[in-house]
Order: sequence, then C-alpha cells, then structure tokens
Amino acid sequence: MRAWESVPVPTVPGGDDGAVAIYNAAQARLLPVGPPAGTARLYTCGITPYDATHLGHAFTYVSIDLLVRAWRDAGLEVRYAQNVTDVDDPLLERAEATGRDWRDLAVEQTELYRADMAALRVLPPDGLTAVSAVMDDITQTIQALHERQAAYQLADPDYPDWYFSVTSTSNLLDGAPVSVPEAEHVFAERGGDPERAGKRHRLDCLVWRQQRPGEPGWDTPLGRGRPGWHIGCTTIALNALGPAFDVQAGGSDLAFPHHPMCAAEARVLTGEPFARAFLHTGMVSYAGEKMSKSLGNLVFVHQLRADGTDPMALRLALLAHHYRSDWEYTAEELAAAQARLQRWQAAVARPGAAPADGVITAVRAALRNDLDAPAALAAVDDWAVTPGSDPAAPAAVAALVDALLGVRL
Ligand code: 5CA
Ligand code: ZN
Repeated sequence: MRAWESVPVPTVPGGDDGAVAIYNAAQARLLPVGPPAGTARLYTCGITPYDATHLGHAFTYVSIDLLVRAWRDAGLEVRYAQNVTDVDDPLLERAEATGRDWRDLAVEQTELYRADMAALRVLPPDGLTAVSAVMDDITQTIQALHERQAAYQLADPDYPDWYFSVTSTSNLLDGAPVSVPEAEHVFAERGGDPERAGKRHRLDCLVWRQQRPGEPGWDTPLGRGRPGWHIGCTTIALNALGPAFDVQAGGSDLAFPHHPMCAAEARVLTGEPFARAFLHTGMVSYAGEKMSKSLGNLVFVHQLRADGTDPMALRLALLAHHYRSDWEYTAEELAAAQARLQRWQAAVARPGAAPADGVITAVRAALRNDLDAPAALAAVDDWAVTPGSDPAAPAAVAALVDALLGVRL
C-alpha cells in the first residue's frame, strides 16, 4: 500500500566520497553500512497501528531518516521497505477492548502515522506492506521452513499451532544483547510463550496460530488462522530486498527477540545473513517510564500538531538526542527546540553570513559518524552565531539543514 508524499531533497555539494558508519552492537564498534556505490537496501520495522504516532515512534523513524538522508548525500540510491503489523495480538486486543473492528482501527491509525511522518518530513519507504496483504507469501515462507525441518506443528488437539525451531540454525543468542537467563523473560515480555506445552524449545516462536473464537483467520494449508509476529517481517523484508540487505532498523526493544528471530528464520530460508547490520534506536520515556502503548503515558505527534506545534521544532527536539540514547521527553525540550528553530530561521534570513563550507563539512562528518545529530546541530548553532558577509552562505546552509537533517527553515 502507499506510504506518504515525499519531499524534495536538495543536493549539497561534495558528498559523493565517503561512507556512512553506524555502531555495530555485535562487534561493539563503528562499521560502514551500505555499498560503496549503487543501491543501499533498508528494512525498517513499521508500526503496529494503534496509538500512533507517539514521540517514541517519531524518534525512531526520524533517526532512521538520518541514515536514508546520509546515504543519499553519499550518492547512493536507497531501496527502502517497511511493514505495518496490522495483524497481531496488541492491535486485536485494543480493537476488542474498544469494540472496534480491527481493520478500521488499523486503517485509521496508519493514516495518522502517514500524516505525522509527512509533517515531520521523514522520507517515505518505497511502499508500506501490511501483514494482512501478504498472507500467501507468509504461508509459503512457513512451508519452506517446514520443508527444511525448521518449522513444526504442535500436537495440540484444539490448536495445532506452528512454531519456528530456534535450534535449526546457529545459536539465536549469538550477538543478542541479552544473557541466556534473561532471554526467556524478555521473550515472554515481548509476545513469546516459553511455557507453551509441547514446544521443542522454550524460545521457539509462533509462526502460525490457528483461529481462536473472535479472532480473524485466513484459510491456508497451515490451517485457518493468522501469522505470528516475526515471520511477517522476515517475509516482507526478503521479498522486497532479498537476502543480505544492508540494515534492519527499529527501536532497541526489537533488539531481542524480534530481530534475531527474523534473522534466524531468514538464514534457514536463504542460507545467507538477513541484514548485514542492525540499527537500534533508544527508548523515549515520559513521566518516568518508557513511553508505551501498554502504560498509556503517551504524547502524540498529531496532538502536538493540533496544538499548534511547528513539526520542524518537534523534529529538532528529537534530533537533539543521539539515536542510541534513551531519553525523557519534557515540554522544556520542545521549547528549547522552538528557540533553536527561530535562531536558525533568523540566521538563514541574513543577507550574508560566514561561508558554508565549514558547516557543511562538520554536519556531514557528524552524520557519517554514527548519525551524530547532536554534533550536527551544534555545528549549525556555531555557524548561526558567526558573523560573515558571504551572500551565498545562508541559502547553502538552509539547503544543508533541509537535505541532511530534514529540517526546512
Ligand atoms: N510492529 C512492530 C515492529 S515489526 C512494532 O514494534 N511496532 S510499534 O508500533 O510498537 O513500534 C514502532 C517502532 O517504534 C518500533 O521500531 C519500536 O521499536 C519503536 N518504539 C516503540 N516505542 C518506542 C519508544 N518509547 N521510544 C523509541 N522507539 C519506540
Ligand atoms: Zn519488524
């Protein structure tokens, strides 16, 4: 399905040489991501469409947008796929609790998300793929896993669900940011069912769930039911990008088990790695807790917009935090970003200013160095207070800030 309207991205001179590096958790160091030339391939885990778009989501997608923009600045094309998890427990539970059809809820919330992303000038993926639209593909993926002895059906007379066998490939916990004892706990917290009787391994993840009363179901050779969470992203990413694509991105709450599960399933299917690198964004909290749908401590982008917040000020408030840091949103953050936006707007409205070369180099270097947005903002702040008389500089810096930071002044 369609994503959202793109915005033009100005070209900033001098970007063609050099690579973008991001922090690689498995190797605990910075590594270049993307090919030296040609097309970079990115998969971003999309929303589960209820309670969209809160500031945690916005931080994640604005941070990932920096990678897309840095790649483009380095002369690469970007092939970019993103899913919408419109068939999963939390969405279905919310629909049930509020007496709504899950499809209506998903459509409404996806539309809000699109409008918020467009307002924040996040460059769109090539398309959004709803899990509900690819049931045949997902079924085929599970059948292919089954043929390779990596998926099995439970001998449960009521609900013979299908599971992915985590021991069918190299250790799932290799490179995972959790210790073995933690893994089951985190797995259970994030939708897993370690206690389910009859599984071969407690971490085996559900890939196909037979229909329960009141739940949606699709008729497939696996039975009438619906897919588990991870298999949707595995299928959508492989079909859109092929194996060994450059980056899979999402919040750090996906670092386990979601991303390793996707990777393990894909490795069995293709014999190749899934993503070459993962990008995990920090968690935004509010009022002392991680901003989350289950806790309900949410600040919504559409609410701030309706209250008259300039989306560019909001974008600057998000960019003031490095993508890997966890941070707490406060109203003061937004006020500070609003003030910065006004300073920058005044600076680019000057008839002349300090030459742009230095700030272009600094912003570009900061972003190529693990998407260091706070360092990039500091470089623009410095330029804005430096006097000068270069008549071309204000427009050049406005283009720089637009192209690389996505902030239109
Ligand atoms: N549909 C799945 C991914 S396949 C999902 O996690 N959906 S979500 O709606 O819960 O989250 C969408 C994205 O926002 C994910 O990348 C998630 O990691 C990220 N996210 C969720 N909450 C926060 C938060 N408080 N701070 C930062 N990012 C968050
Ligand atoms: Zn995902």
